[in-house]
Amino acid sequence: MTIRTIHDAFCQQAKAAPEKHLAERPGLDTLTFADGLSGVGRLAAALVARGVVRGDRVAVQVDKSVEALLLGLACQRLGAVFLPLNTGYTTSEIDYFVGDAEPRLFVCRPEGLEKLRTDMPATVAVESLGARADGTLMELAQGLTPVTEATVLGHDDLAAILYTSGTTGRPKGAMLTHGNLATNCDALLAAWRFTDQDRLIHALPIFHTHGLFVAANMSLAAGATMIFLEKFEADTVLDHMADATVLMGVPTFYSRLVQSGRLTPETVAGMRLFVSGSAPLLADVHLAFRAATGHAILERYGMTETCMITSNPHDGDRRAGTVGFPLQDVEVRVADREDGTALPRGETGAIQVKGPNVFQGYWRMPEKTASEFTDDGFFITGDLGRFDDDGYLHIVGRDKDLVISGGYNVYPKEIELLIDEVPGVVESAVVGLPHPDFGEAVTAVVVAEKGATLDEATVVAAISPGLARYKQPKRVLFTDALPRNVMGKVQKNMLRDMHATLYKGNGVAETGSRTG
Ligand code: MCA
Ligand code: AMP
Repeated sequence: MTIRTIHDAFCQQAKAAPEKHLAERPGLDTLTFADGLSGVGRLAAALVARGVVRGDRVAVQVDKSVEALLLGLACQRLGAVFLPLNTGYTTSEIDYFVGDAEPRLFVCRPEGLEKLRTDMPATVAVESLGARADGTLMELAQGLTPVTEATVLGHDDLAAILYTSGTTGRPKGAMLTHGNLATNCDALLAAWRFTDQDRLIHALPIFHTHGLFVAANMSLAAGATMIFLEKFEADTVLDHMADATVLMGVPTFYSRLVQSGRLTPETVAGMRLFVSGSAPLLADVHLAFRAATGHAILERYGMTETCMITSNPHDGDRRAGTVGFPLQDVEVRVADREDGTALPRGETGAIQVKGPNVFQGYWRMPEKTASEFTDDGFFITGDLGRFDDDGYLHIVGRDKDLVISGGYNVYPKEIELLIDEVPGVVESAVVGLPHPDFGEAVTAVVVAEKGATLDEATVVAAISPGLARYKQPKRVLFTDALPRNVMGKVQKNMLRDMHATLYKGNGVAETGSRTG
């Protein structure tokens, strides 16, 4: 199949099999592809009514719902740009995104509507969408004549903007085209043999690449059925496995499933494929899962800026601790970090990527965009890796200062800037420490001013109001001085080593309050 846009592929599926289940919401209702198709038409009409035209950004911060996915398709119908936002973002984080992206419309949760209508700039219309197909946007859509004609779009047209934080602490909007989404979806459908016969357990959030452009797009484009869960809960997911074929998740899903003690070949009897990504899957979890179920989890590697890059094979050896081979049409090389020359197999260097999956650049940041590409057009991922003798890619570390907690990215700089503003703080360093559930846990190490009385709770309380919950440090440690190298650079590796066991219950880290 060659997909032109996800919207087009979805419409074709809906026309071919209108009664097919698009989404089953356990305990709630079932939506067919025909329901989805008419929903897209009505939501597109609501967007038009709010003044949205081709190229406009539609920012969306809502709880997970199928309607939110239909809203994304409605944007595609009009050639508008979908801008999903993590529901954990706070008002100050949202203010930044709105100022930067200048959306025509902001769709929020019903409970936030009144305040946002008052607070938003006059140029931004505000409507609401609830998890139960409620809210003002749906009300508006009900009374309108559906937009059935789709704007003709090419692969270079902008489909979405996804914000990712950066090493400077300032989030950047990654611009993804219809070509990025369509070609990557094509590659994944082929690589994972995903078809209309599949029943996907969808338990990921739908505001990031994994839940949106991998899981949901593949189902919508293939005409598959989603068992659409509000969020990940191990027991609920296990309860649905008999009736499903595929699960896509972050490593925390799999470690929690292993810990549930409920995994047996019988509980997973209906399942044909388990996919993991967004963060490293521990080899122990891979092996324990295999021992309990007989299934080798298929690990793949991706990034917001590049969609999916590599995947372990569907029909070959899925190797623990590796992310497999480049996807169809995607070029991956490992380059010397100093001079940029491509390195042979076996050597470790910077992972660089080129292909139709690679984004168009950062929204209104041409210089930042240019600095992240090599002269010959490869995107510099910031990950470090090596290819082994059999061509499997191993990710061995990161060149970028990034923590991945439960699959969510947290850039230390953003947290450090906030901590350094707290009265009594001299400086801080934020690192990711090994955590049994989240993989890495955001942890702050703080130097307090002499005489200042500071404790963990004070620091957390001071920075929390402006910061999404998952970005907030799980622990704040105090120290007299941060370790530095001769150049004066903070040595985060030393901090990670010193406190490596903090979350394992046998740590020796300095913790608690500090009177300097
Ligand atoms: C929740 N909390 C977290 C996280 N999630 N803290 C740190 N990291 C997290 N990821 C907080 C909660 O607010 C709560 O705090 C406490 O931790 C425990 O919450 P819990 O109920 O255990 O969490 P949960 O609701 O079960 O969520 C854990 C989760 C979730 C299921 C792992 O974080 C999740 O769905 N993550 C998936 C993220 C994702 O989609 N990433 C893909 C990005 P308190 O109780 O104190 O309030 S796309 C990407 O990375 C690329 C492109 C790729 O390759 O895919
Ligand atoms: P994001 O930009 O939020 O989409 O996160 C992308 C980053 O997640 C990548 O640059 C990697 O560091 C990391 N990542 C994604 N998949 C994997 C994986 N399978 N193993 C290790 N790291 C991964």
